[in-house]
Amino acid sequence: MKLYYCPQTRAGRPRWLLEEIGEPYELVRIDLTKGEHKKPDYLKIHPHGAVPALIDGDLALFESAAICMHLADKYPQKRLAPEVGTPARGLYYQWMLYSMATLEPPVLAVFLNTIMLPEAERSAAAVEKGKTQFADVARVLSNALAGRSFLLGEQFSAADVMIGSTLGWAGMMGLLNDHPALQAYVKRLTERPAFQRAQQ
Ligand SMILES: N[C@@H](CCC(=O)N[C@@H](CS)C(=O)NCC(=O)O)C(=O)O
Repeated sequence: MKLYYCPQTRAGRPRWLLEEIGEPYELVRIDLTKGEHKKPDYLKIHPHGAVPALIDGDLALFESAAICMHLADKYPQKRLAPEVGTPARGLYYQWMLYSMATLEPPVLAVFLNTIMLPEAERSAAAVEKGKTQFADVARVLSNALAGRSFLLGEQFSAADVMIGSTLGWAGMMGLLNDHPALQAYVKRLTERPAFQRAQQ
């Protein structure tokens, strides 16, 4: 397997999961600052020219959540996704989709409008709206984590990789300041040896 990766991007999600899995993989570093992600050969792998992308045999896969779901299913013995058809699997789907559809948009809105966009293009209203939406998401996630170590209970899963990495991103922008349960969750996750290895 080959993971196309750049540090400090959404490619950190499948890289962390690959480290949790512990099977061999090749890391192909893509330098976004040099435009390597827009070169014709890479566009054959990721048609939007973004990271991450995974090559697994004949399969070329993009979208961080899809890559994580594929990897978790490929190695069932690692118990990173509950068995298909169980209630836990339903909750797992819920949190995987929630990470992309509900958690990421407000975090991205705050990031774009405070850090990423040129100052003239930033919108204070978009920041406020993102913060309000994030507070609602933080309430839901804090309740979901009450009395448990991970989203599915005591069993760590790929859902923690997806939700935890985006909460880590939110934390860097101060969005977790009023949410101690989420801060503790992110700390628990980032202390994992596999997470630490994925930062190297
Ligand atoms: N929804 C995609 C987003 C991928 C994405 O936008 N990646 C960013 C880095 S975090 C990227 O490669 N941006 C460069 C570009 O789109 O030109 C995923 O989760 O994989």
